[in-house]
Amino acid sequence: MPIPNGFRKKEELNNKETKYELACYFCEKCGLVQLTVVVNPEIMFKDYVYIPSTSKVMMNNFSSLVHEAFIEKGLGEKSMVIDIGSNDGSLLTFFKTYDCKVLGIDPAENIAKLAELNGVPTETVLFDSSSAKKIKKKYGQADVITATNVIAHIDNLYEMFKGVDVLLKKDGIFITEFPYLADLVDKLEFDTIYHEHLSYFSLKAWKYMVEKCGFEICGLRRLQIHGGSIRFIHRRKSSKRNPAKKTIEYFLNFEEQKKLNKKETYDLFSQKVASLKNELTELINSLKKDGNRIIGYGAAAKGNVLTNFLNIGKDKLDFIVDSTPYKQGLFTPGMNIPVYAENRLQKEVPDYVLILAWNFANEIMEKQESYRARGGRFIIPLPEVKII
Ligand code: JHZ
Repeated sequence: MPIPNGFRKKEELNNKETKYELACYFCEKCGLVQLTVVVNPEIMFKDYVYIPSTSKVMMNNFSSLVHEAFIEKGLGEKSMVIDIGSNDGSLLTFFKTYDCKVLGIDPAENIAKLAELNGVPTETVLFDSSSAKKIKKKYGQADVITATNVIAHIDNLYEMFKGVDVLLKKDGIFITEFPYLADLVDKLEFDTIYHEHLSYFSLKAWKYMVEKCGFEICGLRRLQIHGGSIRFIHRRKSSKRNPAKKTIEYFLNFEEQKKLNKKETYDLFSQKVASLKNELTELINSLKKDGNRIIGYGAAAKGNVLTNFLNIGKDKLDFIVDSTPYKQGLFTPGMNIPVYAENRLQKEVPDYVLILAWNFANEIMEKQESYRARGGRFIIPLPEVKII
């Protein structure tokens, strides 16, 4: 597979594209699922196209995280909040409404500029213990450190925790969220497996890691975002009673029952993905045979995995619409499908829209209610192929 956010300009289309292995290992000891190959992060993240702020659902999720931090820690003008993988500064903007001092850390130079424009100071570096030390010198330590949808991007998690240890005040909290392995497996979310995501965590694997690094989970909850995620609150390990003890036990038991820590679960997963692939391929082929026009919605990284895996090219999808200005005018990696602004859907009224950003299917269908009212149909690819 090419890297999933490796969109290309028209003049680059004849250049050879680098492809990298995309496969997972499963650790029978700690339950971690991880990629076999690590692509250099500089290649993937320096000039980045993904921003979270195009989705209302994402913004609501950020708002709920900040509220949770407020309840856990209390926030005010004396609080310092640091966000790892701060992207366009959206999450920190919500912390600013509580008058907190904020700092973003993100290696994407193009997107950090956007954050600065949003009033969020940003250090453009990859996060590790040595960048953490420099940041501590310049800005001091944080009461709250956040890291949403970025932990899976980091290869050396021990280094990451060392960095958090450097930057976090003694009684500070570290909040993170990422897609939950139980949802990935349950809902056949194979397309969220790609080079940016090096690890896929169960609670069991995450807890093992957290405790090895001198921290403990003191809060957790499941979220609907991104097809099912999990949010953790951590503090340094202490002898104080852990308020999350019961919830942790409950989830460990849930994972046991789901056989999330057994290899057979992943064999079955791969078989189910293969049949989903057949079903969706057959549907698209038969719709095309009947002369239908199909377009894609959401040039998501996961969409690029899906189209490459199913070999869905321009002969099947005329184009993809996407709300991200940085993606519009470019072509998708591997399949070279053009990406346009969302209003192109209303102009061209295709027969079917394949929702590649299926995690935002409801938000997208609500937004495009008038297309539906004109007889337009949406295809949702997973967990089972559905036409709406
Ligand atoms: P979306 C990204 O994955 C990359 P992707 C990253 N590695 C990660 O971890 C996950 O997020 C969490 C568009 N859209 O968020 C915007 C519309 O066009 O599922 C996005 O391009 N109209 C950081 O790329 C895409 O869909 C809309 O109304 O798989 C969604 O991408 C909405 C709501 C979205 O992430």
